[in-house]
Amino acid sequence: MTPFDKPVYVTAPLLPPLEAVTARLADVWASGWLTNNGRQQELLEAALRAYLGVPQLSLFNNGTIALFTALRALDLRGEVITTPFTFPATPHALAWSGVTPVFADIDPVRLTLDPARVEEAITPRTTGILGVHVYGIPCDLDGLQQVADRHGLKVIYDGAHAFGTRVNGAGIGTFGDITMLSFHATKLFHTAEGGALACRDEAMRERINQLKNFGIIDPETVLSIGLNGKMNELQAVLGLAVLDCLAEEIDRRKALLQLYRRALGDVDGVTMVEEPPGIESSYQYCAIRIDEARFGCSRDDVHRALMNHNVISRKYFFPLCSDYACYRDLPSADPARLPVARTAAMQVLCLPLYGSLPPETVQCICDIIASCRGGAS
Ligand code: T4K
Repeated sequence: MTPFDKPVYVTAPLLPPLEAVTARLADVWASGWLTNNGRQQELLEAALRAYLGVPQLSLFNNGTIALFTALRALDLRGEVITTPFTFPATPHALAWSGVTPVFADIDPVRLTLDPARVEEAITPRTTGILGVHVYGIPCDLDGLQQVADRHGLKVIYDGAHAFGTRVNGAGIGTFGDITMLSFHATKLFHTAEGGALACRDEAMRERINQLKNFGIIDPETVLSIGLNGKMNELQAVLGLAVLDCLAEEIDRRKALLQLYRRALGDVDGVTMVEEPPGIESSYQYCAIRIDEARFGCSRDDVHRALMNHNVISRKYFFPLCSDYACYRDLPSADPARLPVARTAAMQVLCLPLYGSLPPETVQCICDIIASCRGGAS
């Protein structure tokens, strides 16, 4: 098999027709209003609230700043328990806010925080739980909420991957105290950079809105120590145009995932990471796990073989956050306490998934993977 002429990346941003974007931009130009709670931002917020099925939503300039703001809105201090199997933004949001991240191990199937391990990690300094819906697969929502209720803790969800995920029909942003969403260019729905916080009540949304605007409540009153987390009008215009194309993008991704499933289904030692029943997927990633003992070669071997064919798969998430130099000296980062996360980090691989990916390319990718079996490639 000859390598692809151009790199096949793990994702490609959904690009709406340029005319659709420029038509909306004309309204922005006419208004002379570029940021600070403009009309486009209001339109996008309302559209997303309906799409996501959440009562309250506040848009941000990126998901990481949104996460910082959520921690401040809930006044989390001391220690917050989180997963090591995530993107650096998750523990960094805690550490940057002066909160100590405490890593707890994950569930071997969902790859999200294991409530039993969370409960073991609670100390008198614990104020909250920060779960991550990895690949859009929801955390054990009931399990984590029960632990939180037993110990009087807040629950924040990093739903960077979970745009559009529904649990028995309920929007993912309706669980916990606050849920963060990312609208980065690499996400199914995007505003180039962007994000949001979903919450349940109006008072919390007002607090969030105040915090994302420097704590200002009127031109002469600053009520709290805020930051600048506002989404601008150009981002919102792009988001509105992307939203119009989303249904088609999802249909294409569904079809590609079906192809992957069919082509890899019979390959012993390779499994797709999938949502449990009752969950509407976010169609964000095509994650597989490679069991070296059964497959006969490692995840890293497959990653390399794909790379040799110009297919740039990604090891989301290797290394574990608990192995970063800035966290590895924490007691909770001890590898012996995180065996499930460690195995997952050695086995997972995210394969290319985006609407404009040709089905033939998916078939080639699967053939390359199958050819690695037993170390043949
Ligand atoms: N929490 C979690 C669990 C997250 O996964 C993330 C972000 C966050 C929090 C923080 O949310 P934000 O603050 O970002 O809103 C990418 C994304 O930059 C990052 O947003 C995302 N998670 C993470 C999982 O993936 P990298 O370092 O892998 O990005 P990069 O530049 O290598 O891009 C991946 C591939 O996408 C490239 O190989 C090619 C393609 N690509 C990328 C961009 C930016 C394009 O085709 N076009 C583009 O414009 O982090």
